[in-house]
Amino acid sequence: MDLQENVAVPVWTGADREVFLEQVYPARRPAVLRGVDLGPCVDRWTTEYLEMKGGEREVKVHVSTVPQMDFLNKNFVYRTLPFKEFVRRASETKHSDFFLSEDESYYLRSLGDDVRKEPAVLSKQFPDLAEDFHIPPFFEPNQFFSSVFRISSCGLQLWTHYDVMDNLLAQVTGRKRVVLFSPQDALHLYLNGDKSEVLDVDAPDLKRFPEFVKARRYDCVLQPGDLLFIPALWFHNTRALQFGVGVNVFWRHLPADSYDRKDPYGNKDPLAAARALQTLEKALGALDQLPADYRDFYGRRMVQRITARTQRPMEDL
Ligand SMILES: O=C(O)CCC(=O)C(=O)O
Repeated sequence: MDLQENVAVPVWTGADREVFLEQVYPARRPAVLRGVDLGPCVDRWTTEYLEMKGGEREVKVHVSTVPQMDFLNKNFVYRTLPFKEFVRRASETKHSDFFLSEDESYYLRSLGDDVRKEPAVLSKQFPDLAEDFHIPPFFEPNQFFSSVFRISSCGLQLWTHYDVMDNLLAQVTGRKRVVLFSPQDALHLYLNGDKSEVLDVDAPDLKRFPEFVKARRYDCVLQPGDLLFIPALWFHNTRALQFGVGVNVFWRHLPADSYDRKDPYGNKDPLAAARALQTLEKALGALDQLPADYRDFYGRRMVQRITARTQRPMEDL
């Protein structure tokens, strides 16, 4: 079987709040929004300006000797740098100061002040820079969850993963390729928690991951100033085509009490889903008390019941 044909993510030009809420959002599919006002950041955020405004504040960053970060074999380390030093290094390809190698790659996913408890919020950690970035008014202010810097060396690729909240990824400077997969293709992605074990989405190891051919890939290249709407549960994999600065904004689109309160990253399963998964583990434990032929019989009946009760028909893609 061949890989599925790629689908281009649709590009909407000049979408305002009304167009977003009435035409883009209800489809719950990724969309590139071009020409939305992100504020002065698009013109101002040169490396020199970022170094000056971000200053000495320390940031914890991913550093790896190769641009494709691998969460399975942990081919990266975490290091702490002053923001201005991080920006300088991430924007150059050969470094005179380095941790691992002179061509190492850098990635910042900014964090909250209390890393384990608080989500990242640009206006708290980087107040001077936050003034330049205008969050598009595409959701109600009380739904806001976090705003996260995503700053990458040229070539840096972040593994395929999903988040549980709706997301606007603003690519402020630099071009970035994003590959997405529908939640309906989750079973073809070899999940390990919220991440896919298929690291190389362009040349996947099909001996190890034969089901991956069934996953339909959605592609886009973000230009500076673009926004990408990533609905909750849609898998995404990013590759910086240039040194670039992004900010992503998560918001709670489910009722606030659906989410785990101790989730600074916005990637813990909603409480009801976590409960359902725990209950399933208990049910499987109960089946373990039976001989294999009974487990098989009742297991199949459970699968059928779950399928009938929860699955929506595959949408026409
Ligand atoms: O832009 C990136 O590097 C990653 C973005 C991402 O993972 C997100 O917006 O959730």
